[in-house]
Amino acid sequence: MALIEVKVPDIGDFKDVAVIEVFVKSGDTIKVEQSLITVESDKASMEIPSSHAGVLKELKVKLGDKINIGDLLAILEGVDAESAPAAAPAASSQAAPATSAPSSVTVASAPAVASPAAAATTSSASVALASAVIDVPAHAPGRTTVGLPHASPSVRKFARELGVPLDELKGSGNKGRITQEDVQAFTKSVMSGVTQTKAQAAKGGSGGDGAALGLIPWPKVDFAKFGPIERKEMGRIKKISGANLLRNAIMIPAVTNHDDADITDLEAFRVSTNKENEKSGIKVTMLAFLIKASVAALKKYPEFNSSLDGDALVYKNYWHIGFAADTPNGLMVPVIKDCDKKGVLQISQEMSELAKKARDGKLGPAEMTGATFTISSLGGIGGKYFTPIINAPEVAILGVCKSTMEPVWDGKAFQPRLMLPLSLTWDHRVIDGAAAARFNAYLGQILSDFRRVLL
Ligand code: CAO
Repeated sequence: MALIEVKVPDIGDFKDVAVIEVFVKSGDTIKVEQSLITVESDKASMEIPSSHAGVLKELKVKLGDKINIGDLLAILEGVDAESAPAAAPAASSQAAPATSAPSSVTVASAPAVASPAAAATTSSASVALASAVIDVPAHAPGRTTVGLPHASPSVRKFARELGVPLDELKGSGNKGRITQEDVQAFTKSVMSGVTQTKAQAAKGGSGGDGAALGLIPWPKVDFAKFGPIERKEMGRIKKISGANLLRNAIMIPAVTNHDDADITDLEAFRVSTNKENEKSGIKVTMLAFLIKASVAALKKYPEFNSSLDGDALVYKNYWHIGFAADTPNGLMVPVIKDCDKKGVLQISQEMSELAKKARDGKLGPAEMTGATFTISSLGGIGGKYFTPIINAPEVAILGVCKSTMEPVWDGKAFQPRLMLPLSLTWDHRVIDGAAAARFNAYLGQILSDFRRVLL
C-alpha cells in the first residue's frame, strides 16, 4: 500500500493558525474531502479536509499546534485512485479569508427545540407547567469534547463576554457547530431558569443559587452528617417542570381564592349517569363536569381564557382545557381540545384515554399543547384547599379537592350538602380579585344547578 502525505492546503492569508479540533484518529478510514481538523485564527475558523482517501496511519498535528500552508498534516495508507486534488478548507465564519474559496459556509440556524417528549411537560400545585412546548436550546452538560467546542472565533468571543460555558452547548449548526443563536438561546434559557449550567447545578438547588435575584446562597448541608441518606437524580420531566414552576411562581403575581360549590344534586346525577352508562364503559367523574362548567365560566369571564403578550391581552376564542395527571414520571398536563363543543361523556372518554397515555409516557406533543385554562384535581385523593401554580402563559388555574358532606344553613336549618372545595389561582396583572370572586361564584352556581350551562 502506498503511503500518501496530506498537507495543509492553501488556507488564504493566514499564518500560524491553531488546531482547535481534531476529528479523526489513527486507523480511521478517511474519505476525500473529509474534515480532519479545525484551525482557528483570530478572524475565522476553518475545517481542513483531506486531499486523499485512505486509512489514517499517522496524524502529524495535535490540539494547540500552529500550522501553515504546506505543513504535513497526516499520512494515509490507501488507494491512490480515490485521491483528489487538495480541497479548500470549509470556512465557518463570516470573515472567511478572501483567497480561499470555501467548499461550504456554515450558516447560523435557529436554536434547537428540545424534543417535545423531553421538553413539553408539566406539573401542578404544582401544576403550573409546561403543557406547551418549551424552546430549550440544545444543552449537553455531560458531553465529552475533543478539543475546544466547535464554534467560530466571533461566537467564542461572544460567549466569553456573556460567560457562557461553550462546552455545555450542543451546536445546531453544520456538523454541530455552535452558532451565535445557540449562545443567545442558551443565555435566555438559563436566565429564565429552564436550563442550569454545570456550575449552577454544582451549587445545588433547583433554581441555581438565587444569586441572579440577589438572594443569599442556597443552604449547603451535608445531610449524611445527621443520618443515612440516598441520593437519586431527578427525572428529566421533573427537572423541566421544576424550572417552569419556579419561573411561574416567581414571575406571576398570583393570588388564590378559595370557595365551595354545592354539588349534591350534580353528584346524584353523576352516579345515575354512570349507572345508565355502565355498559358503555365510560365512567364520568366530577372532573368532566368541572371542565364543562369551567368553559361556561371562561366564556362569561373571557379574561380568564386570555394570555399576556407584552402590554396586550390575547383573548382566545377556543376553549382547550388542560388537566393535571399524576404519572410515575411526574405530573403531566394533557389537553382536551374544544371542550365547548363536546359533551360530558365525550370529555370523560378523552380524559381517561389521555390520562392513560400520560401514565404510559405516550402523550404526543399535540396532546400537551394549546391549553387555555388548566384544572388540577386532587378530588380522588383528598385534601381541602391548595394553591396551584399557574401554567404560563395561561392566566388562571383551578384546583379542586375532595368533596365532603357538610352542614349548610338554608335559612331555617342545617342541611347535609355535598360541598366541593375550589381553589382558583389567577394572575393579578390580568385579573382582579372581584372578577376572581365572581368567576368562582358563577362556577359554584353552575355546579349546583348544571342546567345553567345551557343558558
Ligand atoms: N371529590 C370526591 N371524590 C372524587 C372527586 C372529588 N372532587 N374527584 C374524583 N373523585 C372520586 C372519583 O369519583 C373516583 O371515585 P370511584 O373510584 O369511587 O369511582 C375516585 O375519586 C378516583 O377518581 P380519579 O382520580 O381516578 O378520576 P378523576 O377524573 O377525578 O381524575 C386524573 C383523573 C387523571 C386527573 C387523576 O387520576 C389524577 O391524576 N389526579 C392527580 C392530579 C394531581 O396530582 N394534581 C396535582 C396537583 S398539584 O401538584
